[in-house]
Amino acid sequence: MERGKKDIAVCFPFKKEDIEDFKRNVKEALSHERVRDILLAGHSENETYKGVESFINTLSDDERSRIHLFTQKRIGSKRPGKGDGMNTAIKYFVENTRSRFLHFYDADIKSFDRTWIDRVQKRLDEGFDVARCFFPRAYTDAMVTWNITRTGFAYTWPDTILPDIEQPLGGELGIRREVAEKLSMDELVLDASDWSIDTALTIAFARYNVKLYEVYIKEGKHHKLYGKLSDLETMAVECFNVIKENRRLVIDTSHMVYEKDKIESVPEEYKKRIAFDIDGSIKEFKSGWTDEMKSIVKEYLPKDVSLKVLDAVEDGNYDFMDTNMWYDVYDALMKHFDIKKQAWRRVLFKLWVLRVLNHAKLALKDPDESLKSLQEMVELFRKKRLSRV
Ligand SMILES: Nc1nc2c(ncn2[C@@H]2O[C@H](COP(=O)(O)OP(=O)(O)O)[C@@H](O)[C@H]2O)c(=O)[nH]1
Ligand SMILES: [Mg+2]
Repeated sequence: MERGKKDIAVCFPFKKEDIEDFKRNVKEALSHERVRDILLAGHSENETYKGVESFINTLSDDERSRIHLFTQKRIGSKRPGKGDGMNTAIKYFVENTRSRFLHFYDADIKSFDRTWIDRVQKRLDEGFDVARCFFPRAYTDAMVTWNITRTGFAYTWPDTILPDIEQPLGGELGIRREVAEKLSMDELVLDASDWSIDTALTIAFARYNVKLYEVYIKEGKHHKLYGKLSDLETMAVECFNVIKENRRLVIDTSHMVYEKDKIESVPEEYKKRIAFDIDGSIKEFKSGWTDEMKSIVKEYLPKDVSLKVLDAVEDGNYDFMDTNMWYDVYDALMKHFDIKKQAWRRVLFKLWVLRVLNHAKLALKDPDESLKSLQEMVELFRKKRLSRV
């Protein structure tokens, strides 16, 4: 790029966020010498939207002219969520800006600074089409990523690089304009209006055979954390469903360039941090079972699994839900899960809670071993699917 040229657009999709964190992030992006446009894609004209609007009014004319604040359009057919926000921003970028690159960062990050833009852009400048961030995560965190997405990729596309992607749900990434143009016309992506957007983007990158780089942000993503596993119910369900829906898609990544940063070592504090309330989650698992949910378990899970799950409803014992058992559960979910049925959504979530609890027990006892077990789980899924018929 030419010296002094502004060629990057940075987008923050946002819903309801701490306004001070959000303002600091916008200021960081504004201060970057290559950032031309800032796209703020809001869920609705809520309190956060109004707060950021008054903040923009305090900025200089030049800064103000570079900020584009808008609410998301209804683009997809799923729940109107983050995906509509990102897709609105991608279309806006293609139609209304001239920047060469589009970066996304979550609005709620407390550890974001302008060097993240440098670290992502470095790879785009080297010729990668997409650079996506990944972060150290607590060993009891990332439970949707491991047990839903990476396993789901290994189950569905075992002979591709998809299961190897460290954090396929990451919302911090940079793409070239050409990739944004493709995404803005990609039905699979446009339809992903809810939490499925990050998975849909990952699948799209694999289908386009982009040159992909995963950038390790070693200081971590500090953002608002969830308290109870139930905060993740919608996310787990939506992330699972998009894989199931697209399971017939043929993907060939044999010519794809995929590189990632090597992780030297995970800081100790991440290994032992507990990401959720364990006792609360057991109670939650045991409560709220309807007859319809129990019959789903009886009818669709293999007999040995269903008996144990129904016992667990009474005694809260999750010791059996190891990685092998999870494969059998996942296989049944892939065949029978129906997102339109509330009882199915609840069952999927509850089964996932058993898996997460089982993992968390190991993580507390032996963190290194627990991480290894997650990696082995992905390989187990891959192997089982590669060796079928
Ligand atoms: N435009 C838009 N942004 C959203 C929506 N839901 C979440 N976000 C934003 O997406 C980013 C990630 O959401 P967050 O709740 O932090 O998810 P987590 O980091 O995965 O736990 C944040 O910047 C949110 O404000 C939505 O429905 N619309
Ligand atoms: Mg967050």
